[in-house]
Amino acid sequence: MIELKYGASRAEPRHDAAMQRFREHRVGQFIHWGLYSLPAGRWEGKDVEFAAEFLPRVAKIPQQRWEALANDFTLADFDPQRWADTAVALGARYMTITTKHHDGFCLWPSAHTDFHMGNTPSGRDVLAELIQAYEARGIDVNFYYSVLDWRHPDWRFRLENDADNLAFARYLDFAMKQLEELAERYPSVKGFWFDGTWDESVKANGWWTWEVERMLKARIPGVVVNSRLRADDLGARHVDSNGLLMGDYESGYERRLPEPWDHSVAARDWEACMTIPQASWGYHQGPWAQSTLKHPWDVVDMIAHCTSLGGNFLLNFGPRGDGSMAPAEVEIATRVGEWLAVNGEAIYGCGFAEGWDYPGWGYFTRSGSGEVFAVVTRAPASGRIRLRLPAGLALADVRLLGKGLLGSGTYPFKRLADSLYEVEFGGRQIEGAGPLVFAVETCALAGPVSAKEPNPDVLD
Ligand code: FHN
Repeated sequence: MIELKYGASRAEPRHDAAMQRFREHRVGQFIHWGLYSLPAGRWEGKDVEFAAEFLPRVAKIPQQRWEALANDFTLADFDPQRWADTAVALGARYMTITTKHHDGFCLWPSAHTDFHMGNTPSGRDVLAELIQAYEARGIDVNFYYSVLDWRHPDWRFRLENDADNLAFARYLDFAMKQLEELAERYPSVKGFWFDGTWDESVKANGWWTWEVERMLKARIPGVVVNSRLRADDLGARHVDSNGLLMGDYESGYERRLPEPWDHSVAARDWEACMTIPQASWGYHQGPWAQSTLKHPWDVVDMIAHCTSLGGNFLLNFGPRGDGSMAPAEVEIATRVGEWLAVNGEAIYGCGFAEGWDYPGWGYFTRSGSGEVFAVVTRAPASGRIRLRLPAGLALADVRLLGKGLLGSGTYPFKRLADSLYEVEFGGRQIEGAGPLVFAVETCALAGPVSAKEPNPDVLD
């Protein structure tokens, strides 16, 4: 073991009530909203085919012109209740919002900069309004904070000399003060989600990331912090130089998920975040983004995929510059939420089903009370799936959640070999209902299948 001052604070996952609550949420709503939502990927009449929040860098927009966008941030159509409605429609149990993204613009009236929402025409405290609207619906609010700051004069990507060291020390002090301010102004926030921590300058200051985690935890009991904040004494990120996770959950899965058969992932808490278009977090109005929106059943597949490995799924929304939600995103949220309203038993509070191998046609999940679910996201055209149970178990019952072509309730199945069963679900599912979910009940295996019965694995 390497002696570390700023490495992981524990070797095992957290099991307190706040962490358990975060873990059981499974579905969250990510929100990227800022000045970049106004041009929405288009500058001087041209679509810039890159993530909308990177527009000032990619289109090389002069700083003054970028900052002038604050005058147009009038929030003409911003209603926090409608945002919260979208989260409810999605079935999200928590929401994570960009308080400050890489361009440095703050959604709260920070005392440490003048580049903030308080200095826009409405002057509204949108974070306070959103917290109120979401919490009234029982949805937790978390804050995203970008440590990387393209605007701040003391930000440095690298530390090459004493002047850089001094400037960056001032920057870290500024960021710490902003984080203290957020914790003080909005004490009911449940978690902090850090980003923009990959540069050499941050990696050389692992102590600061450790201090931030400590400060937030001292001020907000139970607060949950992502691993992306952290670097250790030697600059290792997420996981310290001894292989232990820093922060409370692994947050490196961005626009990608772990391999569904990689059960080692389930040993830690983790969260994956995902865009609705292929590659933009902020709202991008061009066809480059709008023609790549995910299908609701792709989203359901990803939610089940994450749950099956004990992870949360954070689906990103990019509200528009006027404060309205993009209708196509609301539509997707609604379809996913309708599916969760029927099948959420297999998702919320569920996790890795030890002993159940990745089946190919979807995922197995297991509830806290031990019930196993088969989420069939890639239904075979045959209308049959094979269930391979952990050794020593027999199938007692297969119950469909919601409605399928054969109706709801118990479904027919037959035993093909020891612990291998086939379930008939009737071919194509009901139009619009999305992936089928079966609750799978097992009992101890009584005896081997007769030697005369064919083994379909061999016949295939
Ligand atoms: O550059 C950002 C990006 O804009 C977005 O905020 C995502 C969300 O995970 N994080 C960064 C890239 O890692």
